[in-house]
Formats: sequence, structure tokens, C-alpha cells
Amino acid sequence: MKITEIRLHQLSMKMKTPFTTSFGTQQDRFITIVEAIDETGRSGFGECVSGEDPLYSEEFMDASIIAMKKYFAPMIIHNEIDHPDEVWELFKPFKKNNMAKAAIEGAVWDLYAKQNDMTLAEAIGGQKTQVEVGISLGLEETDELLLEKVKEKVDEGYKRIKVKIKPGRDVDMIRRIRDRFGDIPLMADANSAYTLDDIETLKALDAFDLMMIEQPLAAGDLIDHAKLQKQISTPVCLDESIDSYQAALGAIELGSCRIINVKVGRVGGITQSIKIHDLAQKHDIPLWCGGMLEAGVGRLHNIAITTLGNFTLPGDTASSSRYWYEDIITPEVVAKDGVVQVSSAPGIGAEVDFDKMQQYLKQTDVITEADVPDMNFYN
Ligand code: OSB
Ligand code: MG
Repeated sequence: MKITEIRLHQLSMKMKTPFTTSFGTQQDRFITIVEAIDETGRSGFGECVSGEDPLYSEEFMDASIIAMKKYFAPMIIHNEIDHPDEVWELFKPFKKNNMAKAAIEGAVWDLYAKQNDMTLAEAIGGQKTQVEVGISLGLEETDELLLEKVKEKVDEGYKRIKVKIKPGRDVDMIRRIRDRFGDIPLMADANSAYTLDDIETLKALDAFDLMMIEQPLAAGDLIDHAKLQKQISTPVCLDESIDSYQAALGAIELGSCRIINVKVGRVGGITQSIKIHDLAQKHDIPLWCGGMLEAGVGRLHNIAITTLGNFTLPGDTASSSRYWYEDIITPEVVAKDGVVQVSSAPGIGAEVDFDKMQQYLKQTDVITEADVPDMNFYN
């Protein structure tokens, strides 16, 4: 396939409500939609999930945009490829910047699927026609406010409830949720807020039969997570730590977790996600698909990856309306009783709606062959 032009549509989308984690509060989401166009004028779409600031991981949107403009978009335009699996290899000279790589690769995957009249799920090798989803709830000012949100989402039928925790907002808060809602499928996400010095708190959470505790310790701490997992009965799920196939291999070999949250952007794209999927399956490590406050394009990519067989736990891909007054795709993603139907339309399965996108659009950068720098690593 020959990609002649890549457009980076940079959006600012106001979320319905602020989203608070142990690392900060977010109200406006800066999103870059990547559009890869082939010589027939057909477009494929990807979404860059980098945060505005490097708080979740080292990546941040301004840097990702530069990386896409300067390295990844020119690399794709300058080289012809037969299959999207080749994109990761093409990008190999450039270290990390996984979310920027994944955004471009995602657009190539969508385009490839459309060129071959397949759904993205089929192109990936996914089998499911529907996927189960849960919801991720941010920290609230008070436990009472959080309990109201939990009630609303349980009533909407989400298949599991994830709540954010941090030191001081953990054991008592989880106890109150259990007391009020009984044995709902419940899990907690710490976004790296603890260390092994907090072992007593983390052990205390064992009393609540959580499905898992997500990323209790720092991203680099595979060894500490392994020590922790030996001392608690709650399964540890890693999110931030799993930033590559190698990290997944290390975590599995060390026993740092029993569950993995796959985020396509964090691991560098769909090809790497499939590799991690196959590895985890071999080792009986169940997966689920995490979220990064995506607009519709990213949401549809998440649904596609979740159709792979070892994504056995509900993911964070809730309805478009979870965060957005109006999403940028038609039709929007809708979870009904915690289930999302996989579209049978080609590629990501919905149209990117440029009329809707217009209200959020700040800037579009266009990269063509004329923008490919004269540097030897492009050949
Ligand atoms: O840790 O899973 C996380 C959002 C932004 C950054 C990190 C995380 C999250 C979420 C929300 O938990 C997931 C979503 O609803 O998109
Ligand atoms: Mg997480």
C-alpha cells in the first residue's frame, strides 16, 4: 500500500465532568486524530492517546505531534508497505514514543482493513461480535459523591466498576462501596500511587475481594510488584508498567502480575498488542483493554483489539457519552447493559464525522512526500 498524505487533526474536547486520578485532574482532552490517505483518496484513521502533560507516562501530546510530523508520518509516506505489521519494523530506529507510533500505525491498520473490505477486528484476527465493557470512575471530592456515580453505572449495566484510589482514599472508600453494593465486580486503580512501604494498606484491601488492583506501584517496579503479589491475595494488574512486549515478558516471568491491561498506544500499536496477547494467552494471563479518555476513533480501535480471544475481562471502553456531549464518529459507541456490538462496516466500523469534529478542531497539519527530510534513516 502507498500512503501519499498524512493529516494530523488536533482537537480540544471538553469532557462532561472532570476526571481525577492519583496523578491529577483533567477537564479538557487534547486529542490528535491521524488520517492516512492512499493514492485512491481513501482514508484510514488512528488516534493519539498521549496526555497533555507527562503525568501518566513520559509521553505528552506536544512531543507526540512533533514525533509524528518529523519521524513517523514521513517514514510511512516514504516507504511502501504490504502489511501493517511492517510499520513497527519501519519505526524501529526510533526509540519509544509508543503513543505517537501507535497513532500512525492505527491509521495504517484501518486503511488496510478498508482496502481489503474487512473490519478492523477481522484484519487483526479477532472473533467476537460483541465485547463486554466496564467503566472507570475518577476520584470524587467525597465518598458520597463517588457512591452516587457507582450507583448510576451499576444501574446502566456496566460489567465491572473500576474506581481510582490513592493513599488516604482507599480502604475506607472501598469498604463503603462493598457495604452499599454487595458483591458487584469491583476493582481499584492506583496509577502508581503506592510503594512497598504501604504494604499494610495494600494487604488490608484483600478483605474486599477485588477483581484486581491495577498498577499499585511505580511503572519501573516489576521486582517490587512481584514482591507485592507474593504478599497479597488480590490479583495485581499492570497498566503503566507494560510499555512493551519485553515488559510483558518480564512481568510474567517475574510474577509481577496475574492480569494485564493492554493499551494499544502504550505498547506501540496493534501489532505489539497482538504479540502481547499471544504471549499472555500462552501463560494463562487474562487481558482487558484499558482506556485513555479516547474520542470515537480510539474507542473503535479498542473494541477491535478486544475481539481477540484472551481479552476475557471487561475493558474500559464505555459509551462515547461517558465523556463526550458529542463524539466525532457516526454512529457513536454505545454500551447497552455493558455490551458493545462490534460493527460489521469495514475498518474501524464507523465514519469519522468531519462536521462534528469541526467544533473541536484547533489545527490540521498535512504531511506529504515534500515534507520527507533528506536524512538517511528514511531509506
Ligand atoms: O490508568 O487506566 C488508567 C485515563 C487516563 C489515563 C490513565 C487511565 C485512565 C482511566 C480511564 O482509567 C479510562 C477511560 O475511561 O478511558
Ligand atoms: Mg490504569
